[in-house]
Amino acid sequence: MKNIVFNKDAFKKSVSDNVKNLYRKTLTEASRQEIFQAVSYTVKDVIIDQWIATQHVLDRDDPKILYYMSMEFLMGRALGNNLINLTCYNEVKEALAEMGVDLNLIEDEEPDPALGNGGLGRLAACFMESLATLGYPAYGCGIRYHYGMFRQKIKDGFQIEEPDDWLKNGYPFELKRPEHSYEVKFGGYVSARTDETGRTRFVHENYQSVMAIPYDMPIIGYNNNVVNTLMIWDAEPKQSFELDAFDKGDYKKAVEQQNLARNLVEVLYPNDNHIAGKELRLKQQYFFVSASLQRAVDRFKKNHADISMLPEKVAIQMNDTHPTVAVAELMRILLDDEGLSWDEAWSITTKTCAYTNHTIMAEALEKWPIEIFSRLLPRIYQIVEEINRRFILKIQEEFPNDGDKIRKMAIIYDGQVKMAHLAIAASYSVNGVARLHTEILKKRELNDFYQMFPQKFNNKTNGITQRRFLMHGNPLLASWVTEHIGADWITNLSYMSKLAIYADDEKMQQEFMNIKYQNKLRLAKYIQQHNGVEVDPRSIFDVQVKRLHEYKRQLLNILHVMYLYNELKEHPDMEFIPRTFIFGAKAAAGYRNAKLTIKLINSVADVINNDKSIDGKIKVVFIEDYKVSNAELIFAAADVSEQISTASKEASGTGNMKFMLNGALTLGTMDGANVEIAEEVGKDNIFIFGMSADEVIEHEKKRDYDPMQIFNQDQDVRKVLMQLINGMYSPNDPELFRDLYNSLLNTQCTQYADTYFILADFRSYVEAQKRVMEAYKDEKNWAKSAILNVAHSGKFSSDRTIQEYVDDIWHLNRIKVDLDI
Ligand code: 26Q
Repeated sequence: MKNIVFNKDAFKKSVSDNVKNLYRKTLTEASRQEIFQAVSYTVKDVIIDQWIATQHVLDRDDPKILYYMSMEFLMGRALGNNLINLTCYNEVKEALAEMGVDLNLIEDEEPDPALGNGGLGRLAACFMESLATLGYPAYGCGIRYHYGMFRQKIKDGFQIEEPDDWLKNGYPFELKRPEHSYEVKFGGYVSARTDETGRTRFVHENYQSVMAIPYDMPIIGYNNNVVNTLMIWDAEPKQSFELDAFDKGDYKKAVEQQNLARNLVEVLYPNDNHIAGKELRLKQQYFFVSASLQRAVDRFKKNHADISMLPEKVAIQMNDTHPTVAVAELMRILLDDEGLSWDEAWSITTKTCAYTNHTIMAEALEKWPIEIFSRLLPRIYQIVEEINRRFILKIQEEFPNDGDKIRKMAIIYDGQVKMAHLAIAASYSVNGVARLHTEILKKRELNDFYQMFPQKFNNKTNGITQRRFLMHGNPLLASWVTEHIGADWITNLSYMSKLAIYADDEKMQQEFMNIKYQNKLRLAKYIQQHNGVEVDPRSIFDVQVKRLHEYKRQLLNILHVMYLYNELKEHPDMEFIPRTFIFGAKAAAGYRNAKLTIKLINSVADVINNDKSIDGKIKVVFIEDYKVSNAELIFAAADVSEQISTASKEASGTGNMKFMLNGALTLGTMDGANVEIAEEVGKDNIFIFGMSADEVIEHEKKRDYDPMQIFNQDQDVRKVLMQLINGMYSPNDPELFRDLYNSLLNTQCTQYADTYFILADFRSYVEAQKRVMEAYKDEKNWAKSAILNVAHSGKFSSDRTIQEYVDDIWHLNRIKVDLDI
């Protein structure tokens, strides 16, 4: 069966056989979904051989293994990318075509596994792919949510959330591994007992527990036979109560355990950069962390008698604070199960754990009330208390005369457990996700910790995988690049710089623009089919796709559209290049201003798209249900990439990199990784505007920003804001957008008005948008800039990011997998 996909006839036979065996149908009778399943099983068959071979290498060589702990893995569809990484995408496409089947339509049958919210979850997915491609041994550890990120419907312009039933038809790329199940305990109490040797033992009693059952998903390296594993945990009750509970008369407990298991992994919390301090969330965190660590330690002990060697064989990376209970859980295993002393256990833990920070937004810093934490995880809480007690002594030693430091740095303070403080105290590495972000952490947010542990802090600028976001998402551009500079960029994106010499070549410029046009046609078709809106593929596609959050300032974008519309109405003959403003964004279900902004975008779209008098010069489109699969189409078709967060607020951004790779020009603030994008591409090939991070932070400190002054002085701003409350975009309910108006001007609504400096940056944004239009008039020069964006995207591959993590933090060695091992 080996490499069956490379053998066309065997591949075709396997697909037909699968259709027959799975559904008792012939190929012509099978639905697309059934063919998707059949094709996927054929592909899985090839993967399995490489997966087994990779496991054999791990067993034989006993290398150090990374455990990447993350509450979120926003994987996106697997079939197409698996075929690409197995280097048989085109062969399979051809074989299926001969069977009368269109691979693209089959790919569309796969639900997006959306076990993540946005940037952080997608980063984890890119990292898994890069780790496998570079040949580093790694497990992703997460949760098998039964419902992922909600599906977004737009009804009357409002967002409606629908459950994401991604497992409905069965997911062909997962493998249940019940033989590696573990028990995870919650609640109860801890008693201290003295054992026969005189040692104090802590016994956890009267707890509730669930079984954690791992499902493995294969992560395929590009053309290297390496298949790593994403291990996501499902929950099942420990005993089924039909069998045991009635006999034992323990009915209530059995029902409780059943419910616990059912609720635990039911749904992903749909918040992004905002904390929902819900008990169930903490349960989810401990559940997958405990199971993953038990698995990691068991695996280690299979080959090693000396537990103190753990840091040489295991690295644990915590993706934000969400899995930070890992620190205390590892201590618990070492203390209670392995019988180590505190100092031994602490020494191992602090050589094993590392932490990545993804935000400086205050509302996203995780804190848990002691009451919840200690009730749910009594033994873990004891351990955190002891970590805190010793940490405070250290703080006093370090800053003897500064009582304030304890208040600011303690792990437990004010009735709360502060997860970031725990993560920093117990990790040997603390990293930010873009240079500017890391500098802000060191200088401001985490400055106290930086003073105490300067050696722990380091930067790892984010990256993205070019296999998904260029090869798969933009096959035309990918082939064009390969034709001209060869295929090395696929596994080493810095080779893209070879394109730069073609930037001035008019024929190349034309070819590039033609590919862009084809991709715009493809997106226009998608928009027509899914939104019923017709857009002109010759217009500038100006795109902002990302989670909806006030700091990302979708409101600034749509206010500018309203302004531009006013201008066109007033000066019908002004010079104007037709523009399509494309938005895509999900709002957290309870985030009112975010949801209202979606409604505003749709209302503005309604008015402008239907105004015949402007001749279709502006179109506004809100793409429903923005997700990884349609993101790939969107990046490929974009001319302008809107990256307009308030400076200092976006830790890095990764969408910005995906646009750049696809030859869109960035219109952005000097925030997150935009700073590094500007540095790579040069100031002539990017549109920068707005306040700097330092300026924003300065105003926040001084609290001297007054948006009302701008409102009073700038007639254009005034006009647009008045249109928010005069019913222009909501004739039936003129008050509808009042809250958005208030958020910009009214100090009573939030701590201070216009928290995200939208009015402060408005003028500068308008000017930058004018520069965009001027630049687009010169199509050749635009093409040149776009090509240079592609050419200079090399730094932003997640391969580069992962190599830096390996060199500075994880210290892994590459494995080599030959088949037939
Ligand atoms: C926490 C507690 C309870 C419920 C939800 C959460 C939660 C969930 C997701 C908190 C934060 C997140 C996600 C954060 C996130 O995506 N951050 C982004 O990370 C990217 C990758 O590093 C960066 O590029 C973005 O700048 C950053 O916003």
